Amino acid sequence: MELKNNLFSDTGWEIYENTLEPEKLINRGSIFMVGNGYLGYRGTFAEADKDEYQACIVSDTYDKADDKWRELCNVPNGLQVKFSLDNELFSNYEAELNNYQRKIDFKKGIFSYKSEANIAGQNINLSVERFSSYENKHLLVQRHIIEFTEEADFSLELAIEGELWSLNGDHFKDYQPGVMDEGELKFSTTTQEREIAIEVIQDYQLNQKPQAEKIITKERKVAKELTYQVTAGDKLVLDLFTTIYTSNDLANPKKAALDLNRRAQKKGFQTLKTEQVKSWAELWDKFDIKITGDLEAQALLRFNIFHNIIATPVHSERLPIGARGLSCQAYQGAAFWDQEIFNLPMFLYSWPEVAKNILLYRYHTLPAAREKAERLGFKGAYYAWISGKTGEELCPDFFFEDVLTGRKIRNHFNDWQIHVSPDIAYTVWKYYQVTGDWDFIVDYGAEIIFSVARFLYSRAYYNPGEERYEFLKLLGPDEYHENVDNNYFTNYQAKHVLDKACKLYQRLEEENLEQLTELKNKISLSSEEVETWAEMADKIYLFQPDPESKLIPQFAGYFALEDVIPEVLEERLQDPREYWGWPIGVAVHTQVIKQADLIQLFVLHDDFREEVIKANYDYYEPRTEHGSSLSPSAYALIACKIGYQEQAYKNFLKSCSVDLYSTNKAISGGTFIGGIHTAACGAAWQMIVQGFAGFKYQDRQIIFDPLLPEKWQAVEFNLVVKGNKFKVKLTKNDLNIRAEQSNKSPQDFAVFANEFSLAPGDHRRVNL
Ligand code: IFM
Repeated sequence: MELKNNLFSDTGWEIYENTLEPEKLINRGSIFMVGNGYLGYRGTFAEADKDEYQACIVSDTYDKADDKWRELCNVPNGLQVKFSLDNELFSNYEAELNNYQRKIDFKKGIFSYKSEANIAGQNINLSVERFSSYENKHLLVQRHIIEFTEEADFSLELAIEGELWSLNGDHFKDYQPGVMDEGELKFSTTTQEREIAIEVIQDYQLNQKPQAEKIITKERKVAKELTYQVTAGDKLVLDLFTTIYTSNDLANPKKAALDLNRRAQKKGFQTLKTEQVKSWAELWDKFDIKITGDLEAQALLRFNIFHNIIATPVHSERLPIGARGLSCQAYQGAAFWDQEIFNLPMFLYSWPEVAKNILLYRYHTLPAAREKAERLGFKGAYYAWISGKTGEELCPDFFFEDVLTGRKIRNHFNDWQIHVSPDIAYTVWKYYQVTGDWDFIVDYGAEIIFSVARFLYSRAYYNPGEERYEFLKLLGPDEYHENVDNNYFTNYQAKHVLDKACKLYQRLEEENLEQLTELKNKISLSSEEVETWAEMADKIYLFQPDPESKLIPQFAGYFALEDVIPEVLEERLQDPREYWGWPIGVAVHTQVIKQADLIQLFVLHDDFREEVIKANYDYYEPRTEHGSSLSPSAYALIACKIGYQEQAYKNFLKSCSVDLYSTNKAISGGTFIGGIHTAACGAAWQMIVQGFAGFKYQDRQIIFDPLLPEKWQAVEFNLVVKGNKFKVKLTKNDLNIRAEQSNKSPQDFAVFANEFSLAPGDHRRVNL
């Protein structure tokens, strides 16, 4: 929590640190990063090397090296700047710094740091600004301003550095550092496994011509050394332009990188910065949520929204959102269920075209999901637990290791955690409900939903004695309990999808027979098969809430496990780094769960009675370790629903501050899982709009059921539903809704007992 008092500017648009803490290298590099969904550049200093966890992670560079895990590559660093004064090399970590500040400005998407640094006996003023252009996603721009107070020999080294931090192996071969015909530095390399060509080009502009310029080329580095004789009062302005393309982007990445670099230089730093500010203003027009009365919540929220934006490859319909975004290589740059359930809703209600892209990625990865189902002996589409570019399963069989013995642990994330498939199908249908985009369903969504329904049917076990369908050997959202039967979350999601699949089939028969026939031929679907889904939906085993306690077991036999709380388990650990889950972790034979499971289901469905929700919240909350960053948001959302205002706020802060206050483990069971927790970032938006404002879209009505935290005076945000846009402002006393003039149709609303409709341009104030 140490950043708290030293952290937020009073606009809530910036976070900063005023003290350097070398032991927090990993966390600080992540929280100060810039990015644009194509690449992520960590918030390290310009001189940083691999030991300081410098990284520029580029999407669509999945590669496997040294027989380790396939992951995104950290590409050669084209923004490295080192300098020395009278032969003394400057490092932020070693120099004496006064008035130091490192900052990220979300409003503009710009990172910066500055200080008065003492080096070689003189004070210099140093300031650096950096951004990854949102307008042109292959471009990084960095400006250094250095002011001198005394005479000295000054030397600058501008480099593309190829010695890189990598989690799983060295990804490159054929290093070709060099110089282009007009003097730009270039670094060409190729990835080990998939031979993806990576091209990085760097060039600079300086306000003062150097006295000498020298090229230095090493096996994995190319640099320009510029030397000066500086005098007191000199001010050097250095602008660096770095462009990155890969052969997965286009056929001639070197030419593209060079052309863009030259175009960028023609525009110059100021114009590019103006473009960047404009792009981010447009983004914030869509996504910003303004909170009045709580600066901490405001800044945390913007931090999270910013990271949900920069993790998302809006430029492509063929790339996943990584569980750690592009902040590092952890979790292999790949998608989990996080993508649909946590990251996507913010886009669905703010920029639905991007939500569509995200789901198209799942459409394009259907072949891999089918392959996985077949490999494991099932039919239909079984989506990967960790899904890379093609949707191939990236989750290794052995994920964690026993920290006491060093032995690998076989986790069944990749073969028992089946809920990812119905979660995707659930979201496809949700997308349709919110956007009304029936064409998407006809062209893509139906195939996803039918393929998932087919998988679920093939994966289920029919228990003839009980005349019901069951799922055996599961791993639900709570990852500490593997090999469980009838995980309620999974069974419920499956029933929902099977129901939707049957209804969808019927509607397609009525309205889109030609396309349905085509699809039936494509995936060999018959009406008899659909009948089996209907039967399964009807007979799938779902526990009923206990008539007295109203409790629902998370899975069969859950209540028979030892009833303890996480604090007790902590005392049983022999090593703090131990993994708590399957097969021998301290939680396995107890009721302690890693993360929201049943409670997460209540977030997705509105069909549960309040007394059932309340009873289960009260029961599961104290037994939840929140060992996953996905967990607190579900408790916050449900606490809002049942009127637990304080708990909602507590869990909201917990969820939003995972990265900023660095509260989650960076290493678990020996595996590096640091970096930005993008699911929690996406959930931040949900907690405000769907939690505190109580927004939902149901039966064509927009409903608000607000419960603002005590100290909040107002919350303002925008919404897009069925292509219509609305501005919402909520205070303790009233709710103001404005329908944009450009809306195409009226929209129905319900706020407590008030039901009304807003035509385009209309405004309504509802007294609360
Ligand atoms: O998908 C999650 C999972 O629910 C908990 N472990 C981490 C994964 C990636 O965020």
